[in-house]
Amino acid sequence: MVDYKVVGSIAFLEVNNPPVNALSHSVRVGLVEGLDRSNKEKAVKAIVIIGKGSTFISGADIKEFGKPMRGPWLTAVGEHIEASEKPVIAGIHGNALGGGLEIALFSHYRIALKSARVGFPEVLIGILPGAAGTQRLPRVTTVPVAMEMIASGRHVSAPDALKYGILDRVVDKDLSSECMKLAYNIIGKPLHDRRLRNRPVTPVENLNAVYDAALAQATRRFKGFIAPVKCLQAVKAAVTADNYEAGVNEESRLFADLMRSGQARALQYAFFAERATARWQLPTGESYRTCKPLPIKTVGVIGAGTMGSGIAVTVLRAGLPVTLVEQDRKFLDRGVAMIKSVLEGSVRLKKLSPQGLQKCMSLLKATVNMDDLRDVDLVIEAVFESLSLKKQIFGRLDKLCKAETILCSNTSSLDINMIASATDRPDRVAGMHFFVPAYVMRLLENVYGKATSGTTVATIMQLGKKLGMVSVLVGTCNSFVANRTMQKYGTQATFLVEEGSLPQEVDQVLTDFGMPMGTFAVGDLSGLDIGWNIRREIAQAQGMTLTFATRFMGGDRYSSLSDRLVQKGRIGRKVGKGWYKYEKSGGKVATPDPEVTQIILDHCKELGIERRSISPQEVIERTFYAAINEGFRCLEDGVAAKPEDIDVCWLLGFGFPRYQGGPMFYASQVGLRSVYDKICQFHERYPNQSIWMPCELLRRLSRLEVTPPMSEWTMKTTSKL
Ligand code: 3H9
Repeated sequence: MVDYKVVGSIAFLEVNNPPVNALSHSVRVGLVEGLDRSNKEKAVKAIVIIGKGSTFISGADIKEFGKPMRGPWLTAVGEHIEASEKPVIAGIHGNALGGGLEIALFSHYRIALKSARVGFPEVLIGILPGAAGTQRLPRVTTVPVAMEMIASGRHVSAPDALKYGILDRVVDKDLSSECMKLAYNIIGKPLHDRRLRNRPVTPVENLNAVYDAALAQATRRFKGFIAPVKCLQAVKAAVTADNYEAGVNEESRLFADLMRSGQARALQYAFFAERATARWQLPTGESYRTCKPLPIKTVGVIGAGTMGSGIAVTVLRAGLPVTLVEQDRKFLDRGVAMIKSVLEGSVRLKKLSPQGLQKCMSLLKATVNMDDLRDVDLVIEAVFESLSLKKQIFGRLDKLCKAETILCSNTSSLDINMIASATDRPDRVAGMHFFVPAYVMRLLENVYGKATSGTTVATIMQLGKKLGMVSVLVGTCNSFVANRTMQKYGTQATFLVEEGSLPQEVDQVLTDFGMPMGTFAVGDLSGLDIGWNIRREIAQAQGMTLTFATRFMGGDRYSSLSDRLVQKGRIGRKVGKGWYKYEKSGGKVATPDPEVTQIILDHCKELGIERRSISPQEVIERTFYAAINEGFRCLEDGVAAKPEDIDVCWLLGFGFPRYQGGPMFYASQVGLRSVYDKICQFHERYPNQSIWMPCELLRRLSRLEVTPPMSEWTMKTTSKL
């Protein structure tokens, strides 16, 4: 995995481990062998370490973590490089990340293409740069820069890295020949000062203040994560330790602590889970391996409300022309104004250039004429949730659009098969469920119906990637996978309030667990009237009228607490009151409201519910285990293909704490047997709640003799399907 060649007097060690040149065992061995060989060969006067393909080295091989480590250890490889008698140059293109940057910092010189990026992203997978990176970076750049880079995981452009002192030279092109030029310049020069272990750490004034500022920034950004704190402690040790070796020892101790932590396991799982979503398969057997996407050059969006305009922004930012259709000119103008304002915001945040804004706006065609969609390659319908309206629109699109056009609905709950039945091209109909706001949220839930073809799926999965989103493929069912599992969690939270908790107490437990907001605060933000309207429709469909005494719907327990709030005009943040009141800071701060407490107490009294004290543990189990049981049902039904897909929905759709991996991963860590047993207990206690009917797949998995680690468990789960 390391190719060796000599050009003139220069030996090139070319790392060849596609796709990202991770530092797998064979690469580490290959680097040591290459160094030994070039140091032995008399004709060789200098050595260049370079990457084959699109990149230098993207870090340690994360797949090796948690398995027995085979030497040489990365630090030993680095020390071998540094000790080389002949000068070693790291020639960087693409990325030098994590262990890749550490290899560069062990080399005596660093040269990079202008387009390259360097960084220490270890913090994002729950660890720290563990091959002396925390000790070497502050020897080439300042301590505040080292702290910020290592605790944020930020990738730094080559010109910035040159400014910081991390690189010695940045070139526009011809990396190999530039490395040769540099090599011939440095042959014979003393190496003592180029060995970073011999260099002092860049002096820093008031280390404690620098550390405190970095810590405050890191904990704000990564609430609940332990790795950023240890990253900062390791960099601080570079200054406070007696010498380089002592600093490295402290780094190793902190690294080992993190490696053993549950957070590192969860974050590394999340890293691979996001990528695993790309490996989809349909019940027909068609898959990402067998199906080719169609080219999408133009997109139509129907509906210029919050959702449609948000989707248009996402598509425009990806450089695709959008035809935005709205019935009413006034709504259309409002949608266009919103698109412009969001893009202007991106310019202010320096995420888009002023020219980029102009280009996006020039790609937008706004129209009240649906016939303008005649030639687009793909349409995303984003009108409000009415099956009859959607069917009408799809029927019209089917007649109007060219035969190849793919028709997608942004529905968050309706049956894709029903929508497709309005067309003569059900194979080209699918769901593309964006989350609000579509231009911020990275999750895209792509939904297939029974007739959706593999080509259509391949196309929308590819489009999601082009839009910079993570696409999860699910089968059609009521509310799909993300909202279907989330609803169970939310419903249990309301039952807990009915049984004895207060909304703020439940929310506190959920945010302590790591959720960005409690479920009641989220409800207030989205508007309680939305759920109320949906519940009324469901009740009507069952021939019922909802009253405050309604305890059951469709045979299942029902809580009318939220309905009471809506009836009192408490429909959420938009009116300043819902589960909380919003008076402070322009109506943005949720404050518990005694009036809500009274409504809850009156509700319970009226219905004869005896309130009891509820522990934080019960809040966690009732809410998350309900979602987990439903997640297993999604796997059992086949609408979700693997636990990773469900976890990614929660990580990217609902802000589930990444350091807990996702609800399905969390269940694997608690132990499936214990989760299953608890669900059975809840089933006994609440026989009238269908959610606690234990899922058979979960039962079977929980009875496996050993609860295996997630990867095996995942394989076992999916192989059962
Ligand atoms: C480290 O270095 C620790 C040291 O300090 C100390 C050790 C002692 N390992 O993301 P992509 C796979 S920790 C194994 O789709 P992109 C990835 O799963 C490491 N596999 O490509 C995917 O596989 P598949 C510090 C890896 O172009 C394929 O490569 N470094 C690794 O969008 C393509 O990946 C990091 O944390 C890896 N390190 O983005 C960098 N990296 O096709 C992590 C990728 O089977 N990597 N794969 O699904 C990244 O951030 C991005 O992959 C990168 C490329 C920016 C490099």
